[in-house]
Amino acid sequence: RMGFLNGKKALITGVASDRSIAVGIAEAFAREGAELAFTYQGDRLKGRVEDVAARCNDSKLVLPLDVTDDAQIANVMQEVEQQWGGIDIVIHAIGFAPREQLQGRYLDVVTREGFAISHDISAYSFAALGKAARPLMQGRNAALLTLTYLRAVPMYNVMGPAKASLEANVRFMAADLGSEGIRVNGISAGPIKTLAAAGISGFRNMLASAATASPLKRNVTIEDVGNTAAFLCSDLAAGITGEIIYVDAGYRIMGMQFPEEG
Ligand code: NAD
Ligand code: 0WE
Repeated sequence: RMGFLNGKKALITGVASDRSIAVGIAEAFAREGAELAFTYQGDRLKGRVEDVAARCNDSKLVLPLDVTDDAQIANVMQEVEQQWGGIDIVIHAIGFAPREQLQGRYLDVVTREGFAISHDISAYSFAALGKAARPLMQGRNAALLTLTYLRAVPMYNVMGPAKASLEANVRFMAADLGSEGIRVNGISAGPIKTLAAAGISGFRNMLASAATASPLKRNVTIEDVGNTAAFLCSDLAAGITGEIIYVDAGYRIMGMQFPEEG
């Protein structure tokens, strides 16, 4: 089978359920011929990630990774080096803020600790993965990709500044790694009902209003994001780095609602 990711070895973080954006990415990568390794955050998620891995080219490399632990980051890279000898693609699909940060008004709920945790897990971890993967990515047109969401949306709160930091990280890492032939990009996805969205009060309404206000009149899927990720991490996107690509059904281009047609 020929695919545009044939022969590429990709490390995929951020699988927590069948609905995870990382699963849409893994499925598109598998379809295009990539070899996959997965990470899971804590033993609770191990079985679920193993199931996803089995469905995606029968991947056998499934490793624990909590990005707050430098030793686990080092261990993942060591295992990957042992199994593969190098790595072509790293997918960072990780974001977290303490639950109480995601309700109410930003300045009412933000704390020094909530800010620090959100930035550590959602933004610093991308640099940490880049730093650790860098030696394994030499001489192979490698690519790093992260997932962002940068809008002033009620209750997104400290995740907004954390994603701003993540996007600046994309540019800084791209500038730093470009001379080694390593590309770094981000996908800014429209809202999708994943675990990270479950329990956010009013998320259903956010989905509906994003669809209504978008040119395509729909929400995006993990398949939409997966296909764009596959392109961005492939040699088809060899000229793109430091960029944030919006996979949002066009939502962000709109300035005002148009009169209904028909
Ligand atoms: P998800 O809940 O399926 O995935 C979030 C992942 O983050 C989980 O797999 C979780 O295990 C992982 N994670 C959290 N803390 C971690 C830690 N300390 N170490 C390792 N992993 C950790 O939700 P998702 O929507 O697929 O989220 C993936 C990415 O997409 C996130 O960065 C999120 O901000 C971003 N995003 C989501 C949406 C959306 O509407 N769902 C929109 C745009 C961007
Ligand atoms: O990036 C996200 C979600 C990020 C997220 C979700 C959670 C829920 C569970 C970060 N941390 C946590 N912490 C938890 O304890 N999205 C883009 C989806 C999302 O989340 C929102 C949104 C949207 C959109 C939260 C409030 C408002 C809108």
